Amino acid sequence: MALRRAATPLLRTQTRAASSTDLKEVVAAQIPGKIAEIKEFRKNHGGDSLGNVTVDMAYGGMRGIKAMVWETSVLDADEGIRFRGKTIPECQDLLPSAIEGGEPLPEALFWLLVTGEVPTAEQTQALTNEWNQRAGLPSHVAEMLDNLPKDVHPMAQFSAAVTLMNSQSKFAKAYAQGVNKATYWEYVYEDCMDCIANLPSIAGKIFNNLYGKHGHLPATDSGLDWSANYCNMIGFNDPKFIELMRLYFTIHTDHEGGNVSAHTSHLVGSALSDPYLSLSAALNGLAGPLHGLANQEVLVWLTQLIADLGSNEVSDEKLRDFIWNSLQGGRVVPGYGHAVLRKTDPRYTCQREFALKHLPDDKLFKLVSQLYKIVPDILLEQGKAKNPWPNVDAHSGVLLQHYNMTQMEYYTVLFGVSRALGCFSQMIWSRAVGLPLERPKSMSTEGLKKFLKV
Ligand code: CMX
Repeated sequence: MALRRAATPLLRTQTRAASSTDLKEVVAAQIPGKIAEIKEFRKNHGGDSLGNVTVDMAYGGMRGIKAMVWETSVLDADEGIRFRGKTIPECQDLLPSAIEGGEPLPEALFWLLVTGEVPTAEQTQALTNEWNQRAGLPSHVAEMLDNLPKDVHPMAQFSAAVTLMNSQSKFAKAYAQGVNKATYWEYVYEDCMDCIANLPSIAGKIFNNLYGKHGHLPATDSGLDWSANYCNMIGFNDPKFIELMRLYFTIHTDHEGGNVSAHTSHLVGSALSDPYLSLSAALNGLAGPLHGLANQEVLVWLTQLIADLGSNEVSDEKLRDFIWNSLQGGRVVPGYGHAVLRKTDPRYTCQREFALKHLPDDKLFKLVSQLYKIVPDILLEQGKAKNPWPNVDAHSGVLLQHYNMTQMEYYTVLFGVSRALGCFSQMIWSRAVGLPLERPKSMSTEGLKKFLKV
C-alpha cells in the first residue's frame, strides 16, 4: 500500500530526497508537505486559543506567551532542550561523529535541525564538503577586521563582519530583481549556507588579529570538518580541544525560538532582511550579559573570586561569603538561573561529563563543581531567582581555559558561531512556509488600564 502511494510524483521526489546527500534537495522535498500541514491545521484550529496574556506577562518580558512558531527545537522547563525531539544525550548517541564514539559533528546537528532527520555519515560528510567549498571570506570583510582597533569587543567585530557579508547576499539580490515569493527560501538557504561556511574564518580572524602572534589566517582545509577547520585556523590542534569544539558548536546551536538571539533573528528576518543582517542582529542580542555574554561574565567572576580569596582552593564558607557579597552588591551570579529552565541545564551536564572524562583534576573545574553544590542553596535562600540551577554558560569557560583558550572576552563569539546554525535552520523554514512580518501589539500603561476598565 505504502509502495503504491510512493508512485505519486511528490512521494517519488520525497523518497529519492530522503537518501540524498544534498541537504537542499531533502528540504525542497519536505516543504510542500509542511505547507499543506500548516494550512490544514490553521483551517481547522486557527481560532483556538493558546492561553491568556496577563498584565504581568506584558510587563514581565513576555515570559511564557505562546506567540511564535519555531520548528527546530523545543525547550522543556524540567528536561531541557530537544533538537527536533532529540535530547542532547540522544544526539550524542545518534549523530555521526568525526572519531569513533566521539562528540557529534555540528554539521550533523544542522542536518537534523533543518530536516528533522538524523543524517547518515555520508550526508554529514557531504555537508562538511559543501561548507568547505563555499568558504571564502570576501576581502572587504577581512580588511575591515584587520583595520579595527584592538579594543573593539570581539562580539562587536563579529557582528560587524557578518553585517558586511550582506554584500554577498543572494537573497537581497534576488529580492531586488523581484523573484517570486515562493522561491525566497532557496536564496535564504544559499545565504545561510554561505554564511555558515565563513563563520570559522570570521571567528578565526578575530581571534588571530587580537591574540595571535600574527594576524595570518590559514585557508580552509578541505580535509577537515567545520570545527576542526576553525581550530586549525587559530592554531589549536589538540585533538581533545577539537572534540570539545564539536560538542560546543553542537549544544549551543538552538534553544527554541523565544530567547533573545533566536527571537531577534526571527524578528529581523521577518522584515525580509537577508540572513546576514538577521544573524548580525541576533549576535548583538547574544552579546548581552544576561544572555550569551554570561559565558564571559562567569570567567570574569571566577577570576575575581580567585583574586579576592587568594586561591582556587577555598573553603565552602569563604565561597558562601563571596557569593552573598556579590548578591548584596546587587549583582547576579553569572551562569545561574534561566528564563525557562527550572532544573540544571543539560548543556551544563554534558560539559560537566566532558570535564569528568578529560580533565577531572583541573583546579578550575573543581572550583566550578564546588560552586554547583553551593550556589543553588544560596539562590534559594535569597528567594528571588525562579531557577537556582546552572545554565550552559556556567561551564563552558572552564573547559576553554583548560585548553589554553584564556581570552574570556572572546568566548561569546564561539556561542555565536554555534547559534547561527539554530537561527538559520529556522530561517530557511520561516521563508519556506511564508511566515509573515512580526508585529505584536504594544500598549501604553494608560491603554492597559482603559482596556481593563481599571
Ligand atoms: N543571580 C542572582 N539573581 C538572580 C539570578 C542569578 N543568577 N537569576 C535570577 N535572579 C534574580 C533576577 O535578577 C530577578 O531579580 P529582580 O526581581 O530583582 O529583577 C529575580 O531573580 C527573578 O528572575 P527570574 O524570573 O528567575 O529570571 P529571569 O527570567 O528574569 O532572568 C536570567 C533569567 C538568565 C537573565 C537570570 O537568571 C540571570 O540574570 N542569570 C545570570 C546571567 C546568566 O547566566 N545568563 C545566561 C542565561 C543563559 C543564556 O542565555 O546564555
